Amino acid sequence: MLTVLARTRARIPVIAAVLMAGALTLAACGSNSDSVATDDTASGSTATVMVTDAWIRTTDGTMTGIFGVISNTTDEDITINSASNTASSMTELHEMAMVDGEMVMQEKAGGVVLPAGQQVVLEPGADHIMAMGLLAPVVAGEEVEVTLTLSNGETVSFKAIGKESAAGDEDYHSDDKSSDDMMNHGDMS
Ligand SMILES: [Cu+2]
Repeated sequence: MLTVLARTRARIPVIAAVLMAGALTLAACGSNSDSVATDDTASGSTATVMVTDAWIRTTDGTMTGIFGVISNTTDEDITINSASNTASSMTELHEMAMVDGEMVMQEKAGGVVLPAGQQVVLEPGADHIMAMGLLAPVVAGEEVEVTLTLSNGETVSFKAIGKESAAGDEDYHSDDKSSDDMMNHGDMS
């Protein structure tokens, strides 16, 4: 179940708005440029888990997705128990699920399991990290620090790069109707 989000948004109005103006102009055409270039600058690692090609979807809304390729380099399963990020006041691990005949995203109970020796791709339409209660608009090229807390006691931090994407407009399933206004990942229409 999802808890009610505290409204702690403290927008940085002037500078961010000026920066956003350029990004919005590019985004406004609604082109389906959801091909995401790999980005060698977005990576991080510990001894056991590596994160590559990490990105965060640009938005001027209140929440957005963080994606990337997470590799478990060990011979034992590892679970991502929780996550945090520098762009928002709250972070959840999400999955897609069928609820009342519709695919929606919701908090993933038990965290994200990384099978031994395998890669898990966090991407729109699949498991992802959700930045909720964004402190400011997320713009293209922005670097957001993300930290994962693992079941083996380690944490892994990496940088996610802001990228525009048409993908990822999943409906957000919550029993809490008061959070309906936080469902918008960014207007793509
Ligand atoms: Cu989500």
